[in-house]
Amino acid sequence: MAMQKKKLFFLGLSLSSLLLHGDGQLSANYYAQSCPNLQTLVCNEVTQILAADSTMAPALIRLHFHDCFVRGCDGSVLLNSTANNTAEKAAIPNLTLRGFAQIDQIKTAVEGQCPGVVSCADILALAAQCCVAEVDGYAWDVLLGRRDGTESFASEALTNLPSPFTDQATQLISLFNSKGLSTQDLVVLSGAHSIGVGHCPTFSNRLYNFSNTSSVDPLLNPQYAQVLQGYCPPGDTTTAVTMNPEPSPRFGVQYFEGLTQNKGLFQSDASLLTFSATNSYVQSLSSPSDNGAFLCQFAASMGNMGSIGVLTGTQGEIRKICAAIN
Ligand code: HEM
Ligand SMILES: *[C@@H]1O[C@H](CO)[C@@H](O)[C@H](O)[C@H]1NC(C)=O
Ligand SMILES: *[C@@H]1O[C@H](CO)[C@@H](O)[C@H](O)[C@H]1NC(C)=O
Ligand SMILES: *[C@@H]1O[C@H](CO)[C@@H](O)[C@H](O)[C@H]1NC(C)=O
Ligand SMILES: *[C@@H]1O[C@H](CO)[C@@H](O)[C@H](O)[C@H]1NC(C)=O
Ligand SMILES: CC(=O)N[C@H]1CO[C@H](CO)[C@@H](O)[C@@H]1O
Repeated sequence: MAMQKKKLFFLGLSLSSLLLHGDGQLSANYYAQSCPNLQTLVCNEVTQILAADSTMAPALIRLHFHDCFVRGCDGSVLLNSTANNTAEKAAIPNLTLRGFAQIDQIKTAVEGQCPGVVSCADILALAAQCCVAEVDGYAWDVLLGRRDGTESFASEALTNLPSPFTDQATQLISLFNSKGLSTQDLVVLSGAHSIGVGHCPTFSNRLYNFSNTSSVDPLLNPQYAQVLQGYCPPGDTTTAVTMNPEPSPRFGVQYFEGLTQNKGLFQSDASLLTFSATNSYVQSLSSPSDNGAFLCQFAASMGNMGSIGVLTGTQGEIRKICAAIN
């Protein structure tokens, strides 16, 4: 009797999930029928985009990160402000986001092949993967099936995104935990800071008048601090500095190598060294002669990040244009 009840209960559950067109899960073959060549299509566009401007690789990876941390990976970072709403895009941490036109270019190509079926949130996830594949030849299956949200608020970007001025790894850990990400995810994903740029105001507090006792942040390599002072004279608000001192850093591994030499650019990067749990992950990722182990973990952590707060089934919509709701 009890058994039968249980069975019925499960039958009821699976029926209702069928009716909802999904069970909240993403899957690698989500578009197998509706857009079979999607990953190739997106990566071909990304190849063209990076041929024209290789700095778009970090920009597109960062867009996916900002999308996922604010309201989940729902494409909300792409929405423009409207007459009565200030969107995430307009928030201070988003001042330096780049790649919106490039996402529109990819979306146009995808709509040409598979009209009305692929979300902007999935395009962000795929584009980030294609960028890693271009930069370091590492491809993985991206879990798909996200739907696009219809709301985006500047105020939420301020509270949900980590600040580069965070000097306590425990605060970063708490923020990542609140998104369902682990301490290891925090460290591994920070490896994205091996490529791309930071603008002077995100780290120049470490270079001048840092504290009463030390004008330069003692956690910053002194020689590297001088190099950075050369790029960022006091008051500079516009110069972009490459985050890694190496001329062409290998994705991931050279971030950790630099970090152990106190050459992480932001206070938030440096904080990963001052807490034992994050420090030991950093050490373990800083030495491998090839970065295969890092890339494998990066793919897994990107999968975790890409699953934050996703809309699935009949939730949300498939946006026609990524910058505006339908
Ligand atoms: C751990 C907390 C994090 C903090 C505090 C942080 C902060 C920042 C800041 C301040 C910038 C520089 C923006 C500018 O001035 O142009 C930046 C750039 C970047 N971040 Fe992060 N970030 C974090 C985690 C991540 C994660 C998880 C990813 C991706 C997986 C990521 C990917 C990037 C990339 C690729 C860039 C370079 C963007 C470009 O070149 O345009 N970051 N980050
Ligand atoms: C905000 O503007 C949109 C159109 O841009 C409109 O549909 C919506 O009703 C407006 N909301 C409020 C609260 O005024
Ligand atoms: C630093 O100096 C200021 C002004 O002299 C003082 O108010 C403050 O307490 C000092 N901070 C520390 C940590 O000593
Ligand atoms: C550092 O502090 C001194 C004394 O308060 C001030 O004169 C100087 O302009 C400051 N320098 C920078 C780069 O903020
Ligand atoms: C969104 O904003 C950008 C930059 O202001 C503009 O170029 C684009 O046309 C806008 N898109 C939509 C759909 O409003
Ligand atoms: C890319 C983007 O939309 N940047 C905006 C960030 O916020 C500032 C100030 O609100 C806007 O002027 C930018 O256009």
